[in-house]
Amino acid sequence: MTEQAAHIHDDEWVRRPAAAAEGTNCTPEQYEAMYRRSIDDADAFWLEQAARLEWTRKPTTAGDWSFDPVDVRWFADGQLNVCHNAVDRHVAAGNGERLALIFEPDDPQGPVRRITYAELQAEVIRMANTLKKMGVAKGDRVTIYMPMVPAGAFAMLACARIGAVHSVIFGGFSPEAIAGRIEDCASTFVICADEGWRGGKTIPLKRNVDAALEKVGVKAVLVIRHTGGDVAMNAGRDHWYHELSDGVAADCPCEPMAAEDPLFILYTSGSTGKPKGVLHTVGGYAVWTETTFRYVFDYRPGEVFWCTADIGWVTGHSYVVYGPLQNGATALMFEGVPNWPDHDRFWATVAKHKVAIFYTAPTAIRALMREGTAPVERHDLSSLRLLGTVGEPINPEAWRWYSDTVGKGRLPVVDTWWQTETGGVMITTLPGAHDMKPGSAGKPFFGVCPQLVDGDGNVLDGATEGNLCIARSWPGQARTVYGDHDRFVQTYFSTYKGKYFTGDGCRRDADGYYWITGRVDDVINVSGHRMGTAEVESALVLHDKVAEAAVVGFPHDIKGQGIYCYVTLMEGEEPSDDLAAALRQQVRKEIGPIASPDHLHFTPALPKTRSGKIMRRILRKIAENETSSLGDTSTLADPSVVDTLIEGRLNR
Ligand code: 6R9
Repeated sequence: MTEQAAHIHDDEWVRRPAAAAEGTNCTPEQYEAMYRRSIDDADAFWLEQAARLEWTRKPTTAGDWSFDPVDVRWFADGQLNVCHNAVDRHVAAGNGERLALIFEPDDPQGPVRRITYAELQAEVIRMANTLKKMGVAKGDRVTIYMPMVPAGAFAMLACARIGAVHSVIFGGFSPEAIAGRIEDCASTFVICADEGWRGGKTIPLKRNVDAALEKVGVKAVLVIRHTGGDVAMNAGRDHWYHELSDGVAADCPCEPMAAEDPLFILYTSGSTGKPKGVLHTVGGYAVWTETTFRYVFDYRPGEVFWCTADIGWVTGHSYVVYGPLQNGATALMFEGVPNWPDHDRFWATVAKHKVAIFYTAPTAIRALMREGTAPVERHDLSSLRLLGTVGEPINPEAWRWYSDTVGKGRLPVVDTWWQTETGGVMITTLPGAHDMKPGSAGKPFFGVCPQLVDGDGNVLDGATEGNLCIARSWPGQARTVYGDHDRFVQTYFSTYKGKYFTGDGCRRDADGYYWITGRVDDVINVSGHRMGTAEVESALVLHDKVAEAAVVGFPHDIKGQGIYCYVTLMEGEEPSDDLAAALRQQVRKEIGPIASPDHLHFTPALPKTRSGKIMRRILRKIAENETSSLGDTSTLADPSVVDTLIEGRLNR
């Protein structure tokens, strides 16, 4: 977005619908007062929020942190168990009959499952005791590779219950990616399903695990039967869940955990190297997800909340499992895809389960917008009360369609900016408190202190644009990169000393609203999925005909960004369609189908500085087709490379 275009939207207010203000749990005045207190009297504020949870030992302090040197602790003398807070305490409070999860299968004719909190407790205990029987102990890392089915949530909660550290891997990742993640955190157990369903097709989850385990060993694999498809079982290593769980005890105490004990590891892409194992700890994450869910979605008892994210991403962790369940909410889990069997699947599902709060990604909205209004209008969406988006910037046009066509112009839309590393929502409007601006995430959540800084680290005031940093710690902040604290410090706290650097660019308007402009590092956002360009490059250069590769993002109508790969071949090799196909396959094999290149551009050379650095700025411009504004090319070792690249692009 150009500076000028961006400013036009500054004044484009969408008033907070009157209906949202009724009975909401946060008025504009309350937001102001609570926000001020969350900064000025942070300890008291967060101890109060934390008091909604049940602690086996109540914390007496809240934040104890420094960003230089980096050392973050919250509620450090407290002790609690997240599974107890998400499950058992609701049953103990007499709400065992309340629905915890509704499962909508891939096949719309398939069996829906409705799971009460009492049933969830029984399921989680069965899973927890089965894990113990398999030898899982407190502190062990457990890899979870599951479809979007309730057993995935049971597995996460069972780990939390016994103090094991879960590492969920999205079902779209390849065996190589699984092996890398198992190895990195020395995970010794895997929980997977036989297969998953996706748009009527099966995903060979167990087969992918088997392939991964040819490269790296684990003690045991627990296999949950889901599709009933044929899978190989490795005697001594693999156990069917329905067999191993037979006869396990019906009780299993929740392990009391220190607030700073690890809860989970989740791998995410950065600008360099392999994905990082972002580590979240028990107490701060629990408080952050409970509090953000409560205020951002303004949840009211009995409502059905639907977050369409997969549990393999942080959004699924925080807003399919931990946020809703800690609030005693009813969360919908959907195994399928938005466009199968038809483009109305989301809306059919909203109507079928009377969803009140719907939370999805802009990429899905843009794809569904293309199908027009008819698929939406076929269904009764009157149960909806609030809409949300997450994962990438939403263009005002998609925002308006979402608000007008899905929300009939009467629903608040929360555009929530946050990251794997932040644990939960950081910048958003609150439904009862704020008017909205299409395309702007809005205002900081309680305790969040955003700062925009220029390239030299100067903090910029007022209406301005810069790199988005967070100046103070918040409870949900990741504590480290598993096994590599230096990398954690280097990645997030070294660019601007004493601040957490998000990697995003951002603009703040005169009303104090934040507009995320996208990543300023070498991370691209494809359909709301974070991808390191370095990861795709590594996959490409593994091919023996490839000499060098440089990958950049380019604007894509549906995906937000697409993957554009520049490839130079070994001396004597010629580009061909077969080679292009082989390279695409190579990337799918190393990372997964989500990393499939959109464009492969074979080029005899890449633009480099005299010191040999690839000039990505130029590659980005060419991929964006903005060849008239390449900027300064005088530092190039061989400026003629650029002409060749432009020709290659135009001939494509
Ligand atoms: C939750 C999640 C994080 C990156 C983040 C930013 C982009 C997320 C956004 C958004 C604009 C929003 N992002 N939400 N950009 N507006 N509402 O997506 O985590 O997968 O770690 O991605 O996604 O670029 O830095 P994660």
